[in-house]
Amino acid sequence: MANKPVNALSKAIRTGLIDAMNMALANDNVEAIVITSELALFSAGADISEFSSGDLAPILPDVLTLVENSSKPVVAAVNGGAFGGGLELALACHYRLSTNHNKVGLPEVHLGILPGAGGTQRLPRLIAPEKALQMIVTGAPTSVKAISELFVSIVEPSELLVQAIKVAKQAVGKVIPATSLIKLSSSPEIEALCEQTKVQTSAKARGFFAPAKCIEAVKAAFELPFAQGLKREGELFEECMHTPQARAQQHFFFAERVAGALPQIAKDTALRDIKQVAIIGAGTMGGGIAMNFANVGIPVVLLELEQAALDKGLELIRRNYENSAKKGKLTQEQVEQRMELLTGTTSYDDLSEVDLVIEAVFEKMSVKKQVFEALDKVCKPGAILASNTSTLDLDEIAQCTSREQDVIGLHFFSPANVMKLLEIVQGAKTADDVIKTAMHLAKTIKKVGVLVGVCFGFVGNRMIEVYGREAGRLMLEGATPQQIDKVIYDFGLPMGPFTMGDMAGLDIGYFVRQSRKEFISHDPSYCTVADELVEAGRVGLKAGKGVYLYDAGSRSPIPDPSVLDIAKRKAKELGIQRRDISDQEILERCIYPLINEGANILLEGIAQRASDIDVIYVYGYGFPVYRGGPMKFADEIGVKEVLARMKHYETALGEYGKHWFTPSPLLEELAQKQQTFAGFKA
Ligand code: 3H9
Repeated sequence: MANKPVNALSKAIRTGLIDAMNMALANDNVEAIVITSELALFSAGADISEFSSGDLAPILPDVLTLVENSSKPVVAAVNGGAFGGGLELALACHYRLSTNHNKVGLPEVHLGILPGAGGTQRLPRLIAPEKALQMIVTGAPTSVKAISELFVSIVEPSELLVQAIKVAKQAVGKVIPATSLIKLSSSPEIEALCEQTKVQTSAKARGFFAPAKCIEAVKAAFELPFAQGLKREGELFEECMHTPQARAQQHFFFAERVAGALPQIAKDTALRDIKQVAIIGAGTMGGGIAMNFANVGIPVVLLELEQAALDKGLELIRRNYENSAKKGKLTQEQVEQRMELLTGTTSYDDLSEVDLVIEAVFEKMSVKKQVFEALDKVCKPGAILASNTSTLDLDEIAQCTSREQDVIGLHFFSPANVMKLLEIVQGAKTADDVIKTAMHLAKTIKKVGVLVGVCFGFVGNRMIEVYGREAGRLMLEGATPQQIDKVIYDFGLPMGPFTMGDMAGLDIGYFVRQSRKEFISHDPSYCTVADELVEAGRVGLKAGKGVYLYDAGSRSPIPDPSVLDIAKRKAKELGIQRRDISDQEILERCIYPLINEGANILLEGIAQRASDIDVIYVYGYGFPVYRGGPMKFADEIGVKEVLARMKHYETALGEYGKHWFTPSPLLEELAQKQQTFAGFKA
């Protein structure tokens, strides 16, 4: 097989496999068949881009039946990763060999489906049921050594083809060991295993449709004869494939990959060398950012003006690494190696040789400017000067240097060593090679970089502001924080807006609001309960009290009736009539303005594509991937419907609605032209 870049089993490859099999079967000089790949991968499985086209004939299960029913032995020489249908092809062969450092897997569950070309029926026939179930339900790749029973042998890459041909020759004239002939039967142990897997995966699988179907399909392998099991797998596959979740997850697969594309930047633009990095500020954020680089072997200098703060920051990083070691994620040796890459300084003079500086100091323009003025004086020409600001005007920061072309925003999300998202903020004068280097760097530190433009809050925080505003207003109008949080949690986010606010610290939003008074002054209801809480010292989890109360050492929110009393009093003062609010209204009023803001962001060119916004929301804010992100969610329910509901609230909520629910012109345009966000081109 040779279908660049990943040997996706497209229509052409499936047809090619059928033709090649038929040719080999018809040719008396052919005694046995070896299937392998000319690329570095064996195969990434079915061609996901074909799923929406509908023309899937000849279907993969039929190709694999032809392979398995071959009267001549078929050997898979798995020369590189084999995923999804790629692994299923290998499972349908009569013998398998692999190279030794190879990984294989059945990741279909991440696409909202299940292995639909016999994977759920053949894998449990070839490896231990618990391993098969884990692979199918989690979709996680596995080293071939962990499932060595699947292979006749695991060899060095240079040996693979020679050995595979040897196995093929030895098989000639012997009984062909078709996997489908292996008999399985159900038992109380299998029943228990399936139940246990359901329980084990329930937290991670919350809201997802496919994982339970994966378990059902594997169960069928034990309960039904092979042919019927295959049929059952096909039915369950179809059931999954036609859900909005499958569409959303497949959309997200491509969204994540396209996010890195920079078509506006010339292909031959050279990258800048990043061999040493400096971080300004060794607080939680700065420390987390530093860990990303140490994790991939890039030395980091941390700068704090006070030695005590520096020591504290380095100590916090060590504690984080030690905790990972305790959990078995790192060895003690790795902890020490990483710590050796981290050095501290209290002097800007020590930053003269670094290639990249990331500022992670207090979110205040005057403080940021001081830092950039200092960096401008000491950093070598060509060094990239980055700010981790989450809301401030990057261009204003850049203007206080003599090198605006070298200034960029690298907005990490907290905890910075864990969260996958990196918003890469392009200033008015940021050079192309700086953008390209930042995007490349995101990959190096295992993040997903998304390019955004300059505006208040960029993409993520600009959109989250309207969501938070609406949650606060709903509390004034009659909903409780628990009701609002539950609606959002049930929609699929890891927590609701009030739990999130408490966790992040209510003082953060409060501080931002202080610097945006002119933007919100016309609306006295704007986050007014949150403001009162912060002014009373109730800043959230870290204070043991915010919108909720917290027992010492606990993160579990406890509802506090006194917060509702504040909401009632404020509502009265503002002349807001309190009423029962339905869950549907809560959902629409939190999510639709967020989508509307996304539409404005697209119109202004702050994001390159709607799918980039989806990537930001899934990786930065925990928007459920099975909804594809807010813009995909809008496409799924219909842009027209979102527009209609925005218009409804625009009038139903009086003055408040008139101001905050004005539909984006893009929403109007797409609805009128019956187009989707996915199809929108700036
Ligand atoms: C399946 O098999 C269903 C069956 O059970 C039943 C059928 C009836 N199709 O990720 P990369 C593209 S479902 C189409 O950057 P890497 C990708 O978009 C399938 N395109 O490379 C990108 O394009 P571009 C189950 C695919 O080296 C380019 O290839 N299999 C597919 O970092 C490079 O991709 C999976 O879910 C595909 N299957 O990682 C595996 N795969 O250059 C999905 C990739 O235009 N694939 N592309 O942006 C992966 O997980 C990774 O691509 C892989 C390589 C680990 C293989």
